[in-house]
Amino acid sequence: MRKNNMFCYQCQETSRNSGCVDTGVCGKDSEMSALHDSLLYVLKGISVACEAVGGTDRNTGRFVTDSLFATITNANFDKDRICKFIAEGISIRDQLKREHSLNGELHDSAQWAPGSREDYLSKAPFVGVLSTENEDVRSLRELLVYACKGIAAYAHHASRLGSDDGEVYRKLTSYLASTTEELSVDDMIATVLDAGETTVKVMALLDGANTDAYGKPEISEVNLGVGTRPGILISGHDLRDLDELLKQTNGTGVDVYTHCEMLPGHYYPAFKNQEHLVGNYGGAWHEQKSEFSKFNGPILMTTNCLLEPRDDYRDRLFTTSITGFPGVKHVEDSEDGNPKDFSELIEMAKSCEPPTELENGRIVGGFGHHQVVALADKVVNAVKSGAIKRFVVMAGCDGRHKERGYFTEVAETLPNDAVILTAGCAKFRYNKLDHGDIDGIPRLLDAGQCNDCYSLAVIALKLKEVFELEDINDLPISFDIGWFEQKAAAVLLALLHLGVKGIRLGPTLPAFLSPGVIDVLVKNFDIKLIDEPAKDVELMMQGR
Ligand code: FSO
Ligand code: SF4
Repeated sequence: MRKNNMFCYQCQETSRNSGCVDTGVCGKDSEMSALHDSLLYVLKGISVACEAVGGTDRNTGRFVTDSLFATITNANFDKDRICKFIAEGISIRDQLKREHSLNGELHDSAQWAPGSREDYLSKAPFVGVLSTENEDVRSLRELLVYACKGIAAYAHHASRLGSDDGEVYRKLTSYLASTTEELSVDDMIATVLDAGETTVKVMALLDGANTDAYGKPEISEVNLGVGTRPGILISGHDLRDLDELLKQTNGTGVDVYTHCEMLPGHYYPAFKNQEHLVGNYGGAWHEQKSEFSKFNGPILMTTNCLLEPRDDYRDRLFTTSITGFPGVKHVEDSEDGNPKDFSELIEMAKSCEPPTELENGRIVGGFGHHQVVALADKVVNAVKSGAIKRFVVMAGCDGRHKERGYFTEVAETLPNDAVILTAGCAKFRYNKLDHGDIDGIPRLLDAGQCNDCYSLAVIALKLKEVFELEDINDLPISFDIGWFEQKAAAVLLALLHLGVKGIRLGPTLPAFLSPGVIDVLVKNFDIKLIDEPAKDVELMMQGR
């Protein structure tokens, strides 16, 4: 039994880069942490049952993905919602057992009886992270669980657009079930790398779902200033929510602004020319408290990253889907694929002041793989002529650590013949700086959200093909990744699956990687911790 009040080390901001043991740096308290542990255990039980019946049906797959997504850092702080997930999970598992007469010996995770919140809290200490004693086994199991959370997030978005992949659901449950088994370290490493392959698949699935629904992202200018009408701010990653909000606000006199990971909404043909989609407001998620205060109108959080709201905007904040916060209004998911009802936000907006201007000017983005591949000749010529010496992938997440200033410095220090490829909220550290261009190719190419790291992989593979290279590592590309939450763990595994070596990672190495697992990653993939910006820039420009 664990000695701490709680134990969580799933994100980059974990206390002392070791683990949150009293309360989470993110605001998750010990009770919530215990409920997360319980929910995870129930999901493992469902997965064990799925393994026993040899399949994962769509409803079970969707339930598992939504539940996993709800446990991602800064997604849902509502204990009642997590308790509901636990109860529903037990009921789904029991139905599976009944339908398939699974009366044999199943792992303990498939045996929990329905109970009260107190029951789940009392059981949690026996099933949490520290219940696995061997630190390498714990590390590999947790790495796999965090990758599952990332995969689940992307599967959730794809599913919202009608794209479900039964194989992704099947993989998710097989990975979760594997964490209940005594496997060799080699087998666990193989499973973790397999999760990298599934991440590539699910990012491709989401890329297809997004582009089918809203068109192929185009190079677009995005306004950073504000208009004179009241507005609604939409944050998070769910493009369908953006679509439905734009439709419902059209003609109402209420404008829409994107925040953080919703910025790439402006790159899609379906959205970019809508006049009431005025611009992007603010920067990365961790600045939200002051930005939401100044926005003056309603704010819709479609996914993480959500922080405890200040009182001055709490009443203007709305969660939806898997996000939640106690006392904050929640827009319910719709049944049967109908749109959600955003009328309460729209009515509220009408009586609000327009947003207070934070900045002005414009930024350019929309360099998804379709756009960059369309520019392939230009890019290839620039590489051949030596005008472009190197691409540096600086994708991933932003966060609060002051050491993240490293990424701004790298962006500023890279020489003029280096091009930055970015995706995710990491870009807010440097996307408003003037990087100039190389023969008309901007030196900062933003592909979009963190899942659009898929675009960066497609671009790299395309360049490998054009230059007729055997190995992706022979390309003039370096990877300098900022990570924060569990989607980044999945994306990192995706890069490893694609054979990328020499990735720099920061601002810290994940606390959930044990020294033994770090050794394996260093030996096989040459993963490194970021160092001084100038030194890293010099090494990256030398291909090291
Ligand atoms: Fe950022 Fe948050 Fe997109 Fe994450 S807003 S940190 S990796 O949720 O998913 O990049
Ligand atoms: Fe700590 Fe991060 Fe876990 Fe929150 S999600 S409790 S900050 S490790």
